[in-house]
Amino acid sequence: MKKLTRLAFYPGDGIGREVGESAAAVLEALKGDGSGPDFEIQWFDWGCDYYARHGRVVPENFLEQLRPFDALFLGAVGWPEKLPDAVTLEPLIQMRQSFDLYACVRPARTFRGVPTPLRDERALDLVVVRENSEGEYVDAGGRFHPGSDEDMAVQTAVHTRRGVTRILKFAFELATKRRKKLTLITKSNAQRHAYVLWEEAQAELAPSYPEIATNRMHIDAATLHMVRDPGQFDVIVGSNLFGDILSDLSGAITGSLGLNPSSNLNPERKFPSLFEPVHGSAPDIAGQGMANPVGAILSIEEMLRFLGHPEPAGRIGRAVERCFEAGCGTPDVGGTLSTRGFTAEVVARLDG
Ligand code: GGG
Repeated sequence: MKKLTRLAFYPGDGIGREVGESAAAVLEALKGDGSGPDFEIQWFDWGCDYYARHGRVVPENFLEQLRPFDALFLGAVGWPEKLPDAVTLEPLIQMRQSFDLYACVRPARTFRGVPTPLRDERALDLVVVRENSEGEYVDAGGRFHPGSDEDMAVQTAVHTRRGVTRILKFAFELATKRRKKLTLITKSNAQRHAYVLWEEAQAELAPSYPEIATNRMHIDAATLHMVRDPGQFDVIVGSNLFGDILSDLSGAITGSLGLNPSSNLNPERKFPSLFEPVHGSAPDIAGQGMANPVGAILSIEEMLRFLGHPEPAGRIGRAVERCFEAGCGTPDVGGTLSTRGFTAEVVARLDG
């Protein structure tokens, strides 16, 4: 008998709910035809609406509630007109830090049938590996005399040798399975402590991976090269903040941020890993049924692969490709289908 896989779904705010339903529909279809895992989803209605009822975005013990699951799915968080973004984002940061989900893996690729904004129409296939547990997202700092003329803010980033080395190792290993190129992103000319540590760790690890061509780039130059010559990139690795920025850019250059999945992994599997589309909650289109569900659906592909189900995972990726090749798409990629309409097209093609 198949083992029961327990999944926690935290759809969150805005379009997070719509794309979360799409992700669940794909899993249901795979379960229905017997190819996917035998799974059970528990939904958690946390986010801005939960706040309106309970005065908090998530319950106090939300990490304890999530801990027993095999994997977690998050749709999107944030609705700035309802709550400050720093409040709605906090549970996501806490999950990443408390569950030691230090490897954030964000693939970005072009699809035949999806237009991109770049003049050069060659196919792109790259991965941003983002350090996810420390760096610029550590809550270290404070305000002095807030609201007065003397108002002052201090925000300290924390980069440990252990944290930097383990994510670089992860990225080198990933590069060995791909096109064997690794680019480290820093800003070591201006930030002479933290990002020099990153560069030293890269130089120390490189001899252990002689097959990998590795280079480094400052974040400002990287944004330029990702637009002008993105084909040079295979695996890109960087700090929490730089990885966040470059993964949005990678979505823009491959056609739509709505296409990009992400995995927040604890590679040692001591905690449940978390899978989420890279995009945010997009309140401007929420509830209109026009969100692109591909980032969420491909996050399920990543989840199944991580949980040891490569065959149904591969079916999801191929189904999405075939949908685009057949001219299906949501409005952000020039199509006319609704979120549910596109999801139905994916489900109809899961057999191949
Ligand atoms: N799909 C996740 C989401 O809502 N992301 C919005 C966001 O601002 N994320 C910040 C981050 O990934 O650190």
